[in-house]
Amino acid sequence: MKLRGADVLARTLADAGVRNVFTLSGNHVMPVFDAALDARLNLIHVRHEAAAVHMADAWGRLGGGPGIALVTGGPGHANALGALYTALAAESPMVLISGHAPLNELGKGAFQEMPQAALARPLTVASWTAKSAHTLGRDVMRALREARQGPVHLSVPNDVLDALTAWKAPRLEPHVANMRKAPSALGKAKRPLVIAGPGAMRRQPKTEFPVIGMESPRGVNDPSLGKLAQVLATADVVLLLGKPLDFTLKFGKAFSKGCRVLRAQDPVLLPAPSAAQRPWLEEVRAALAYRPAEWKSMDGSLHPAVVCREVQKLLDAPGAVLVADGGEFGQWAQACLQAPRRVINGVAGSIGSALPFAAAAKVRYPDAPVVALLGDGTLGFHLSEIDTAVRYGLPYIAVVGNDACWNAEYQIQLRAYGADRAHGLDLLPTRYGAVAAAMGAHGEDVHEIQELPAALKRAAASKKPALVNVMIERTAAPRY
Ligand SMILES: Cc1ncc(C[n+]2csc(CCOP(=O)(O)OP(=O)(O)O)c2C)c(N)n1
Ligand SMILES: [Mg+2]
Repeated sequence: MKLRGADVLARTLADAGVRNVFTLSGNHVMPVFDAALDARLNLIHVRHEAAAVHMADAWGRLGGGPGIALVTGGPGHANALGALYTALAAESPMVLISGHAPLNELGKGAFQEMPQAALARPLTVASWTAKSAHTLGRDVMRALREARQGPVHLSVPNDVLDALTAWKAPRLEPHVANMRKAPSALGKAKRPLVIAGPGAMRRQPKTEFPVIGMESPRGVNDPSLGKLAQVLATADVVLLLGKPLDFTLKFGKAFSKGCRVLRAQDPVLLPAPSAAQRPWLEEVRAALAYRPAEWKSMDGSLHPAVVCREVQKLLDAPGAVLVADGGEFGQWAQACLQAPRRVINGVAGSIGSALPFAAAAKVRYPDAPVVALLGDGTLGFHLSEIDTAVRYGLPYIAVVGNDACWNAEYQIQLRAYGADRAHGLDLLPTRYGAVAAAMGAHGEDVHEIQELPAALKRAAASKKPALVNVMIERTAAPRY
């Protein structure tokens, strides 16, 4: 049977179990839109290419197999690149497929010609351009395979998509994770700890031995890790699981001088903790759970901790997904809120991904509550994605902490240069709830804490994508 390259691409994805493709259309990828019909791929068409990458990233992190983003060549590809950085730092299993100028026009000034694979290379674990329709199925299989380690990019020239080729379904090789024993020093240590990178954290099976994930740009000082930094400084053996000794671990200074640092690729078989190790591991758990007592007693204000206490009620549901994004408000959300599943902007420290993340989480888990928390500055990056959520019926709840400010940077000015030199970081107290309502979502604008419980209830009952804009107090992120 002869098929177009585009059909080979779409069928190979479908045969590998892909159902959803997060995309933004363009001349170069219209053959794939056409092929998606016969391959029964569901296209979720977004409003900016970076949103498609963020959605594929969240899909991958939520364990649905590699997330797939499909964008057009040249400017579409360039728009997608920034979002790859977030996926790379999160070691997210995803593939960016970009249309590309035809091979037979390269070097002649083709429409939207760009060295796409080279541009994506530093932002991916592998990046290349397909050479023919005949080998395209193998390219797609390789991309899906390599995506286990992080984002992969494949550029597909337009003439490759249109060329006819004989097609044979490629064989799928099952992936078997190779579990080795953890280094024996871990079992013999007095105060051992295991620290994992974001990918290792997802792949490591849960056991009694606590595995601490580093997935924040604040590293060991991530407020969602409580007082970890203090106990970490007293550990005698630390196993780094798929995790470099980078800035998140202060390049090693997070540990004491005498601490032995071991490394392993994930996943590993961790020993059951010995009786002698148990009190120490309890100490670690208590440090991780530490939150200042006054957060519970604060009342009557729109302080982020008070807002989060109300939002927590939405997350106390089986399978609920917490999405937390940037700014000081995002740090509060990560410190205060617990949920069975969590997707955060991550080690990249890049803000803006919350609404695409929430939309993808809702595609992945249609029956679970999905709650995204983000600052008002952060909201602006992908505000138009509310439209995508409305069109595809993705009823997440976004809670915007609106302090009419790029507060994280304002706090830097206060600390580094003084209040009299703080400038340039104000935003407007915009009624984003009304904006969301005008876009067809459910919108709420909350000015008093007393209004918040009913506003959240109405948002959850609306069965629409909802945005609850809360005029919070401008507060620095938690530090302890
Ligand atoms: C892509 C990107 N651009 C800029 C920054 C720098 N940055 C980090 S937090 C922040 C302010 C965010 O403001 P907002 O979302 O309103 O949250 P707030 O700090 O006010 O709570 C900025 C500009 C970043 N981390 N990522
Ligand atoms: Mg703000």
